[in-house]
Amino acid sequence: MLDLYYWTTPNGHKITIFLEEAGLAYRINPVNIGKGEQFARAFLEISPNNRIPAIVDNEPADGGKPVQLFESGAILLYLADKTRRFIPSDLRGRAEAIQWLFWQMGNLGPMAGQNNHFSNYAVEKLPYAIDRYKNEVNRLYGVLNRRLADRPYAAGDYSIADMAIYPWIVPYERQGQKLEDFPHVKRWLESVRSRPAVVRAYAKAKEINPSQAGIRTAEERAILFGQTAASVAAAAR
Ligand SMILES: N[C@@H](CCC(=O)N[C@@H](CS)C(=O)NCC(=O)O)C(=O)O
Repeated sequence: MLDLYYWTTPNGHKITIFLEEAGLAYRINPVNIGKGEQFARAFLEISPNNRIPAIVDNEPADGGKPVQLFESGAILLYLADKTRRFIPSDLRGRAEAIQWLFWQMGNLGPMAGQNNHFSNYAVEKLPYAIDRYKNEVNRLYGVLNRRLADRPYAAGDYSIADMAIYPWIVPYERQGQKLEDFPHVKRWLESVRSRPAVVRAYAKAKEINPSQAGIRTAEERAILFGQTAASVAAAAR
C-alpha cells in the first residue's frame, strides 16, 4: 500500500490520476493546506518544502526501506519507472516525455500558480503582475497547442507528461484563457477528461474536499500567503 499525502489541487490531482491509471493500491492522507497541515513536523519529514503532493512507497522495487518523495514531477517519474507504464521505454521517447514533464514543472505550473495568485487571490489587484502572468500562461498554452497540432498527446502515447499538464489546463477560465484560441489543446483536454481513471481521480477530490472551495477566508490567506522561513519554522509542530 502506497501512502499519498494529498490535497485537492492541480499538483495533487497529477498523482491521483497516475495511481488510478496504474491501478496501484494507495491510501490518501489528506493534508489540508488551508488549515496549515503542511507545516506538521511529520509531514515536513517527508516533504521538506511544505507542499503537497508527497508519497511514501512502502514496497519499493529494491525491497529496501520505504522510499519518501516530494515534488510531483519526481513522483510521476518514480511511479512510471516503478510500474514501467506511462513513459516510453525507448531512449528517444523517454527523453521526450521527460522533457514535456519538466516543461510543465518549470513553466506551466509556476506561471499558472502566479497567475492564479495575482488574478484571483491577491486583494490588491496589480495590473502589471496580472498581465505578466496571464500573458505568460497564454504563451504557454500556445506552446502546448503547437505541440499537439500533429500528435494526440504531449509525447508519444498518453504519458506522465499529459498527467502533469492536464490539471493545469482544466482551470483555463480561472487562468483567463479561451480554449477556442487553442483548438488542439481543447481536443486533447476532452480526450484526457473522458478517461475513466481521470474521472475517478477527480471524484476522489470531491470525496475529500466536497465543497472544492479555493482559498476564501482571511485565516486561510494568512496561512498560505506571505510564508517565510521563520513563519514555517514557527508553524511546525
Ligand atoms: N513544485 C511542487 C509544487 C507543489 C505545490 O505548490 N503545492 C501546493 C498545492 S498545489 C501546496 O502544497 N501549497 C501549500 C502551501 O503553499 O503552503 C510540485 O509540483 O510538487
